[in-house]
Amino acid sequence: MGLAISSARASGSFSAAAALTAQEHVEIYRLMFLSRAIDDREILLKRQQKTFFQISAAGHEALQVSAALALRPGYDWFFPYYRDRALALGLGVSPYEMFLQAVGAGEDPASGGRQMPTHWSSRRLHIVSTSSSTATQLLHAVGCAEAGRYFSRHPEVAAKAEGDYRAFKDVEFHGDEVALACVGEGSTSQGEFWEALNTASNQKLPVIFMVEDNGYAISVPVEVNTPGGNISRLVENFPNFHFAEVDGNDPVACLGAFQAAATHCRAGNGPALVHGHCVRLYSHSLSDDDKLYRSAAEREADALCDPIARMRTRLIGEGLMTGAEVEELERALEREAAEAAERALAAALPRVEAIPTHVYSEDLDPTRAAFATEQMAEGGKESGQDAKAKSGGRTMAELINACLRDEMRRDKRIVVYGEDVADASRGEALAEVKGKGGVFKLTSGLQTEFGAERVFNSPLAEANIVGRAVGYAVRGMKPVVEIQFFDYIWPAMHQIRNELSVMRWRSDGEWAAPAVIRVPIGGYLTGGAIYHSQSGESIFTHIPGLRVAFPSNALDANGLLRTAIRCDDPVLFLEHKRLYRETYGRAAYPGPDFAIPFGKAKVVRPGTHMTLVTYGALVPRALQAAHQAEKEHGIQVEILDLRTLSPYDWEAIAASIRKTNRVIVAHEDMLSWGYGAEIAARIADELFDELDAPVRRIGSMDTFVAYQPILEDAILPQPAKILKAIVELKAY
Ligand SMILES: Cc1ncc(C[n+]2csc(CCOP(=O)(O)OP(=O)(O)O)c2C)c(N)n1
Ligand SMILES: [Mg+2]
Repeated sequence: MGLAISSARASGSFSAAAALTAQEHVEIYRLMFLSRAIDDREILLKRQQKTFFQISAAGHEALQVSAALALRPGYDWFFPYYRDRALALGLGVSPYEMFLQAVGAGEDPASGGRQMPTHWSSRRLHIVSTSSSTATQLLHAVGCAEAGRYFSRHPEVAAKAEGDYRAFKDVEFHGDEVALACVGEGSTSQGEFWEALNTASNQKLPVIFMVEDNGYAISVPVEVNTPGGNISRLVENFPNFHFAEVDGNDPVACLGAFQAAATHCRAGNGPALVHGHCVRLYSHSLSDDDKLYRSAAEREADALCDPIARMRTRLIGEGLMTGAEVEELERALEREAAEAAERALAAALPRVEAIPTHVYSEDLDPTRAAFATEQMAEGGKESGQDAKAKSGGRTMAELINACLRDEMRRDKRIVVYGEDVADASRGEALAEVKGKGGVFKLTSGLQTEFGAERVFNSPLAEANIVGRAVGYAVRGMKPVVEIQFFDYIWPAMHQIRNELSVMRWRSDGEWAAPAVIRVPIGGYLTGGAIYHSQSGESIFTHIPGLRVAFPSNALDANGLLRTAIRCDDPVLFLEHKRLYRETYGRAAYPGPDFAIPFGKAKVVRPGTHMTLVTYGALVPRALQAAHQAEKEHGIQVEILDLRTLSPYDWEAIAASIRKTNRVIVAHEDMLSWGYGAEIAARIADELFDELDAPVRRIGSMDTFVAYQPILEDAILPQPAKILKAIVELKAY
């Protein structure tokens, strides 16, 4: 009966809502009912303890099915949330695939048994892996739409290139595709909802926001989340939007709304928001009991709006199906769900040995030798024109800027954005002004050379910066974004921890978000105080899937940034503000292909009496202390600069300790729970027999950094403190 419809779907075109065929009406019903049948079967399995979580689309089917039918799987892009079963079904995820995820099978194509049920992912259909976090996906949709527009304007950029992440990116674009971003009404309270609307509106992006308003966020009713109780009233002044507010229980009305929204977006007129009022017929999830907070009358009123019952009445009332045919179809769909469930229950379970796969790229290892072009620079590459190099070398700031410039010339998929990174958003001013190019001038001149399409200011919203980067990166672009100060990375933390770093693992390798986030970090600024001096790198090295680099000098910064950009993993690139323009660590420009592999420490000072493991701004301070230790006490300290903190060079640490038998781990960040704690613990664990003395650690006081320089000096580790530790450890 409904099967002939699949040919209509393949062409990506369902008839206009006002002119639906009888068969199309039946197909809508088929998808809605099948979604419910899968939910009901899953609930049974959960009650039998054959699955471990259940959340249903019951009551949302009309809205979701019509969104699917108005759009084109494998052509448009989809950023659903955890309640979007009927959407996924309408796009082409099979019931069997759904049950594979519910049972946590190894063959679960969305995640290989890693994610809860209904956390969708399909590269074939362009469904980008979903997390459980509410509203994060909206910014991904925005970045994805930006990337699609960029590729369609510069199609040559989509070509694959050997030697970097591009070798592994199959870029697809058409020029009129849209991104669907789904969200519950409660989740519109998240800042990321507003941050997504901001950029979609400002950039006129082809994103359809679907607000599935079931009136509740778990137990919290809509009026508590949304002032006035209606999100449509709050958003209606955003420019460039097409808005629709629909009865989400009426699939034909919903289909019309989505078709109109898609037309607006495909024509390049801007984004759309379709606000559907639907019902939540079951509790929030099987872990919730709505009888605890909803009156019986309210629940009964919702039940009367059941979109499936309404559609059934319509089909029969309009003579599109007889009651007996509906019965027959429903029983067949229930059987289909039951059979799919049985097959999935028999599927192989995931392999425990495979747990670490896809934490990082399996294709492109940034520790590999191909990134070791370091020798090219050793004295070598100074060209005749490089007069500055001859007079003492380039600063870290200059060589980071040079790397960005070189890489942007080489790879047109790179976009640079963040707060104040452009030379001037009002580009016409550049005829008379020099331009800003970042509060530390690290991106200076990039907009002037590469244009405002590739180098631009973001809104003042850190989650916006990183969330969009995820969307850009999953689409195959290389966003190299800036967070203005490490102290203000925290609004982006949710995106970093729950999205950027875990995209590859949670989708079992299907999606990845290899963005680079450059972040000025650290203190020793004389007056930087609490909000311009923070460290905190161990918070990020504690995140699997994320690479963390922390160079101490100009050359390392240049080579590590190049590796960060070319590799296929997300990288947090920490740049110490105090080192940007120091005399220490300047270097000649090493050329446009100079790279340093991750996970390779550098012996910056050889020694035999003890090892000092450090990085960042403590490298020059440790060198000063080591110099004094030699001069005044005859102690030879070997200093290892880790250069990258995740991965880190354990072999170099171990080799040095085997030689010296004594070790200090020193960093600028607070001592307690700091980066050194992990290194010290591993040394104690694995090198106990090599040690002639306990492992020493040096860090800042366990406080914030104060403004008054006397206090700042006392709080942050100074060379004198390092010297004292060296002398004590030698005497132990
Ligand atoms: C950032 C975040 N905070 C809290 C939660 C826990 N949580 C999961 S669903 C939910 C309610 C969402 O309600 P709504 O957006 O209305 O969607 P619905 O579930 O009603 O479809 C909450 C609080 C979460 N997943 N993510
Ligand atoms: Mg809700």
